[in-house]
Amino acid sequence: MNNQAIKEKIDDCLLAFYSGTKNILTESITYSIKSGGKRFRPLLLASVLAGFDKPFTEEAIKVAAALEMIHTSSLIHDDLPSMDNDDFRRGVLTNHKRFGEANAILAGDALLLDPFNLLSQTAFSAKIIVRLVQELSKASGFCGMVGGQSIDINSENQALAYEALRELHAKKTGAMIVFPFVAAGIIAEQSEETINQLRKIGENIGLAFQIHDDIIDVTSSFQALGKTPKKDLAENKATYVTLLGLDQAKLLLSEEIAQANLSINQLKDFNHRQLAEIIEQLMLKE
Ligand code: GRG
Repeated sequence: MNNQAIKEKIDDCLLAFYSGTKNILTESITYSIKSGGKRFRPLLLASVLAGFDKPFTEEAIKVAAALEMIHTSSLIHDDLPSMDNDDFRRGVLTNHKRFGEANAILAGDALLLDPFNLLSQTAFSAKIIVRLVQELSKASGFCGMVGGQSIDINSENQALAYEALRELHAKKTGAMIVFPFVAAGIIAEQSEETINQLRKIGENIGLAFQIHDDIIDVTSSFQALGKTPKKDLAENKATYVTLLGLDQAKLLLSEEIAQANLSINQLKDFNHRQLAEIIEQLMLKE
């Protein structure tokens, strides 16, 4: 299945989940779903499965869609006035600008909780479902994304040391990127040793993703980003670029990608072609 087909499958699954009812809640949820996004995390899950020669079945699609629901929820909440206070996301008005703050909070709440309903509907064994639920909850809750966001908002105007910045981003952004690697390993019924290797690769890619995001935030336009550029700089937030400078940040990005590729090549019976293609999206075009 090519990347466009994978994205369409994810969109279909997400929209089907919310198709039964038409009201302000489903309108605001589907507004954010339809506003696009790269679907980077589902593409990672599909490409790791492909590496193990496993198809992106309807069941695997539900797992990837559940992940994308939580990701979308986090973007809606991240844009709220009490968080990043953004007017634009993915080139269109943010959810709260379009539907009001209360509706946006509820859309984010639903997109955070519905994934566990979707996961429970998959035809995987109970053992696999429980593991997926545990990993997704850990990646998104206080051990992961929410925990990272809390460190982030409480450390504005503070000079974070490199290790502290790394921990912040491993939680806030990294954990949700580790999940598709681990989930694919679980679905493909790989050994614990292989799942641990996948987790480490996910950690490198998660970090690379954040460094890439910090770099393009200062080097790209509103049109390219779909949101206001240089906002972290204006708000005096610690980023890889503010901490290390642009050149060192670029170097660190290429090191993280190289480390991930090295580890991918060490995976047994794994065809890396499709995954390498997704990872390539993080390389800077210059
Ligand atoms: C309610 C689940 C929930 C979370 C609340 C607001 C918050 C806690 C966490 C914020 C997490 C966050 C927004 C991290 C930034 C991650 C990041 C760089 C997102 C951009 O991801 P892309 O580039 O976006 O994949 P697209 O638009 O392509 O989907």
